[in-house]
Amino acid sequence: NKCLQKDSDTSSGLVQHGINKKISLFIGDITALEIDAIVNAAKKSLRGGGGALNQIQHSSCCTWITGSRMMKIMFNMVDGAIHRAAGPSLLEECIALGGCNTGDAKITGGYKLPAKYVIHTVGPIGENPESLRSCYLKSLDQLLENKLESVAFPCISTGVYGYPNDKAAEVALKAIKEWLETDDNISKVQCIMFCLFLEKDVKVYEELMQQYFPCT
Ligand code: AR6
Repeated sequence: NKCLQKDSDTSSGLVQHGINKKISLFIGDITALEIDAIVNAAKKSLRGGGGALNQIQHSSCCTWITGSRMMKIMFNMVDGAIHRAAGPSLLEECIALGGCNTGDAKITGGYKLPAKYVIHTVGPIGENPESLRSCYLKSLDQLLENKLESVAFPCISTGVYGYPNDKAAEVALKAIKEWLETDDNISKVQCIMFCLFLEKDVKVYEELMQQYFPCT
């Protein structure tokens, strides 16, 4: 399909454009993106970068010893990756924000990240389409309020928070499509990117892109 040509990207992934040049799929690490803002799938406390539990998250890998058996679980959390890459000043600013409700979004600087800003949104735990949709829309509100034009979203809630990947992708693409079609929003943004980290999400998004942003 000519509308899904793959272009090389400067960082580790690929950018894949739909017919609407403002929507892209990026496959790789969101912390590598030089963009106005990246979205963080945060927790309500916004304390993604500190505390004992987060020390474990930061190590990306956790080992439990149960009797004689050793279990090793890999964590791939975008919150930890963003705080690691941004450095400790991000956590300081996050703490000063005093938390964030589920479905809402708050903005901070990007510190050591190549992205200028981080928009922290708290996704629902489990399947809740209204709340997940709100994460995308409130993040876009933050983008416009701060006069920013490019943003990358991870697959909010589909990791630790357990939202089924295909259903979450539908909510995300529908929300973005409707938002772009509202008022004059399309003229206010340069690029909205879905940052995909897992192979299963690449499959889901490649299919759904045809449905929500088809070639004309
Ligand atoms: N770049 C892009 N996407 C990533 C990266 C990365 N570097 N690392 C992971 N992902 P999750 P949630 C993907 O669990 O489900 C946090 O610790 C990951 O593969 O990060 O909203 C918070 O503090 C998955 O597809 O977010 C909360 O407590 C997606 O990002 C809780 O976990 C989201 O997975 C939030 O859970």
